[in-house]
Amino acid sequence: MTDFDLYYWPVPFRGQFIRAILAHGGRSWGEHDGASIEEIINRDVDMQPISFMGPPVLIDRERQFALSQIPAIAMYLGERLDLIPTTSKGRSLTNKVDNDANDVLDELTLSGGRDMWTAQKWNSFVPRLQKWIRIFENTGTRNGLTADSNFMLDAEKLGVADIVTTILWVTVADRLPAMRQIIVDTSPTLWGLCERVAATDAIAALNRRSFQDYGNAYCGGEIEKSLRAVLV
Ligand SMILES: N[C@@H](CCC(=O)N[C@@H](CS)C(=O)NCC(=O)O)C(=O)O
Repeated sequence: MTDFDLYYWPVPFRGQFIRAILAHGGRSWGEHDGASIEEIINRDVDMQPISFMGPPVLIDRERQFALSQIPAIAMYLGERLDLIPTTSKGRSLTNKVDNDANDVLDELTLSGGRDMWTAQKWNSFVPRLQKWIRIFENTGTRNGLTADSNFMLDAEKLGVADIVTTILWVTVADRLPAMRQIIVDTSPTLWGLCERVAATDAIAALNRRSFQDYGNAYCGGEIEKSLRAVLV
């Protein structure tokens, strides 16, 4: 029996944040096929493990506790696995980083594919994307991050803020090379952190396994096709 149970589509995207925190924390988790995920999405809210609209949903088996919404799950796991700072400033900044990352995912996918990318829309989005990259960089550098040392939040050890930041940028960069170029060119400092965190044993193993399990998929669906079409 695994420690946790994760409901998320068989692609990296949002689920990868949770997988990476669990992997770094040395915890096991089980996953579900698309039919089971659709089944719990479509249940009446009072029959869901936690009332929710869209996955991921994480179930902590030992504590019999279920949770949805990326920033909430990331904070829960951060506390549960001792991966967030103990100060209120550090905890709030972790929460800010988690929410920033979730906003970037919404923007990259035009709110989950409500609209599709065109070259014109992408070109006008690029300066905003670069600003997001600088926002992550600046959050780190205000707390001592440099290209080759330290972490996002002045912490002595790698935590949720570093994992979420790394998964956000490395996952898309590994699957969409044009994105890697934008990130590296905009912030060598941020990319330095991402490379260091991505090279740690558990996260490197997860990344390898994700390519085996999901191929080159990023977020899936028509929105991934439209993103790939503008990123040539
Ligand atoms: N705000 C939620 C967003 C959840 C979400 O949009 N999930 C997507 C997959 S990334 C989904 O399948 N949504 C189905 C739906 O909203 O009907 C979170 O942060 O977890």
